[in-house]
Amino acid sequence: GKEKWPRGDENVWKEGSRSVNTDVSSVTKSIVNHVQTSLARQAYNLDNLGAYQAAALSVRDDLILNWNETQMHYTRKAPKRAYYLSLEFLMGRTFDNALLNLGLKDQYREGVTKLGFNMEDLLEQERDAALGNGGLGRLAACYLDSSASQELPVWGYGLRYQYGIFQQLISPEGQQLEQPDPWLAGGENPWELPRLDVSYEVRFYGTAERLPDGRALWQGGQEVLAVAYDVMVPGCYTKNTNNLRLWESKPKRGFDLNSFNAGDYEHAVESSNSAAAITSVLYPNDHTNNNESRDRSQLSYTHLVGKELRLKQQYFWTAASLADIVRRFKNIGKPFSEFPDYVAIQLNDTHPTLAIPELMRILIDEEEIPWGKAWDIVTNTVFYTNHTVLPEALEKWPVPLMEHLLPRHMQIIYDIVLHDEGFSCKVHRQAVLLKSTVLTKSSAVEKKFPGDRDRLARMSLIEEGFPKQVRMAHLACIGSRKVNGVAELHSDLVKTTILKDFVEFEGQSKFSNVTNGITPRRWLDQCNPELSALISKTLKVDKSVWLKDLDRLKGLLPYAEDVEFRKEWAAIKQRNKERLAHHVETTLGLTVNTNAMFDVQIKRLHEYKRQTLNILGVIHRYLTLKQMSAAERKKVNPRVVFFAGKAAPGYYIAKLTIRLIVNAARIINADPDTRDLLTVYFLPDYSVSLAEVLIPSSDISQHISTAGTEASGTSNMKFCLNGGLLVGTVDGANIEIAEAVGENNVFFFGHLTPAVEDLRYQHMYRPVPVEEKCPALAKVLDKISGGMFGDGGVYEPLLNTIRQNDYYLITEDFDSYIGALEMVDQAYLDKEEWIKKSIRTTANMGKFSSDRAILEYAESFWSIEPVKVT
Ligand code: GPV
Repeated sequence: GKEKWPRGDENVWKEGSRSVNTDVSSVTKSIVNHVQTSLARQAYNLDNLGAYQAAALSVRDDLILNWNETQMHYTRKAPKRAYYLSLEFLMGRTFDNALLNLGLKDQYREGVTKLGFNMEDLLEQERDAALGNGGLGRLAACYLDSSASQELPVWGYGLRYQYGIFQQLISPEGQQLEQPDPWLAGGENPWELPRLDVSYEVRFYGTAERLPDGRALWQGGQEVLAVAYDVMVPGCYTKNTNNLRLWESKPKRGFDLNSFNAGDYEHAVESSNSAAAITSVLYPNDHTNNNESRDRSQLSYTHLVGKELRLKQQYFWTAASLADIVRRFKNIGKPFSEFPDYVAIQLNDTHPTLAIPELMRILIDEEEIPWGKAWDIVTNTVFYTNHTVLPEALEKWPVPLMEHLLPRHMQIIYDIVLHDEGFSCKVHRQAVLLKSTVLTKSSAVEKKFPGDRDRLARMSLIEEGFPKQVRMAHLACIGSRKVNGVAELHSDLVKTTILKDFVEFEGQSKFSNVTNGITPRRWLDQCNPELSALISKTLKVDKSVWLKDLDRLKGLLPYAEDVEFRKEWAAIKQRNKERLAHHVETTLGLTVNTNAMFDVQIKRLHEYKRQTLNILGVIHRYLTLKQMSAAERKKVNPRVVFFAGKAAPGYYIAKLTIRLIVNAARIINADPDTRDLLTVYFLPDYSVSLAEVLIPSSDISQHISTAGTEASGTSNMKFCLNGGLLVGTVDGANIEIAEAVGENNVFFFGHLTPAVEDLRYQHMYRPVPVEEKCPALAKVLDKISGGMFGDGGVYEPLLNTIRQNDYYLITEDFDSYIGALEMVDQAYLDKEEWIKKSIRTTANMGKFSSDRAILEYAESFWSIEPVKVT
């Protein structure tokens, strides 16, 4: 039936309500209105920044209308919802993306022009929202875009850091320097809605007293407030606009009045300082369990040393998100037994694993649900995505720290050990109660694997040692409905390495794969508008169709044979190179040779990603060129090599790699013999926005991790979608990309995953000198040591990682790497054939849309369905 109008005169409301600006004149009206009122300025004193702000506020109004309707619609329909819990959302800029998704870019461009501004200049005014480190955070952002575009009722939950990933400066010596990223300092952020009315109290420390009925009373300690900020996430060509809720920490009271009155000012503000500190800064460690020895050498990040603040961030965020989710569920008025029919919670890595004991705490202590039922609810609600099998990246929390900060959760973790089918037994219970060695015997595990004490120790939630530590991946695994890896190979490795025992115990069906994806909106339409337009023209399909059904790119395949099409394709690549060259010229003052092949490696600096292999290969190329005669050099294919990426502030070897790249670039670029044939650039302060300029310009990109170490990679997908060919190892999603685009369109090299373990063993116990194993590499190392790129001694620690254990197998893969790059040179000689490869690559990338990935999560894990806003 028709609902009753809630208040006042319905017609007056209807007349007053506005709709989304869709034509140029309403766009300009709205912008001018914001200039005059929101900004209190006029045409006379409006600069690019002001014009951007006014235009952004106008788009914000449109987004709010759609967002409001969407949220109202979801509330009314009360479908099952999914929640994506991620400590990182690497969103980048919003303005351009919002305009494209709303289908309003042309109107805004025209409007802005009429007001005397240039659209490209306005787009450049926006700061990136860089609330993430790398692939894991950017994946979360792509999944939000796809959820909204596929009209799925999905919310993101994260933290509203005051400071995002640090800004990277490179000193004249080539050292990375870190500067804070105060991304909110410019005043209001138009892309968020502060929801000061939505807040929860979160407790830390205190005491947890068990009650006879199985509940516990957690009291005392510190209480802080979590306040919601909502970020609007517009879908592509749909009204559906989803929500990303970011929590900000605040002191519960401004300051402690008692201390203040007693004249103890410092103590009075202390609690307010420590409450605000929780969401002050994103941890810059990628792929590490906040390793303290690595952090010690850092200066500007010393306040992040120690683990407590990171654990506080994790609990603060999880607790606020769960309180919000439970409150929303309660509003539906269903019994808790139906919680898993209305709620799915996806854990993006182990960072939000505390959601498992926290939901148990809420159900048991607050909702008075018995243990068994509560555990059923939790294990049917929570899903866990693993993003790495590297041992140093697996999270572990010291038991004493957990007991101190989260006493009730530590009790629950011990209780999980006791109650969970797979773990419970008498001997074991004794162990827990005595807090001595946990898991000496366990009924179910013991029954299945009698006498296998090693297995019990391996599977334990608590790792023995001083101190004992909670293994978060084990907790996430046993507390979840499904566990998934992020590419086929990686998901297999999860099952055969870090969670092997759990597969043998619980069976295969809990473990599966969802290969990562990327949003074609940002990573094709937005970053490469010319290519997007050519695709629409060629397919004779509006982009609103193929951008949401990326398999349609297959329709480009026949055009690989079309000379005219190939010409247009190549001309766009050329203009994208010139756009990058212009960017480098204006930001760094350097001239780039746009007649060269563009070769790009952009990602976080890490030994396993082997930027070292790349720069050593570059130096090898340089030495080879130097030995050639002028006549020989004439035949060489010119190449420009780009690097970009940040190193964790305390990761010494990664920082040394940057230093080597920068100093090698300085020498190589200055050499008149080779200058036209080889130049190298390290572009500082890699970001989402910089990636948007680099990716469309590449001829080849490098994804050269030691086999078995890169879980998926996602930039590999971005390059290939933009017609850049892939040079890579047989690792992560590279394998599936090759399957999709054809092995003859990628350049593979290096040892395969099964060989890696044996080779490492050999390196440990039967080391062979580099001179014997790989003379070409030995020569390169000697040149560096000999001071070709400045004081050779500086690089010894880096070179020694290769000369000694060579854990990442540079010496093993170097020759085949050089071979692959020679194949690239060969292939590039045949320009027409190269362009065909480029076209075929793009045409076959449909699988890697994050729409496909998010629909897999929605259908096979979450059981949610699209809820279209009409
Ligand atoms: I663990 N990943 C990341 O960016 N940071 C991390 O701390 C961890 C994983 C990445 C993987 O390295 C990539 O291979 C993967 O594509 C990405 O997560 C998204 O799954």
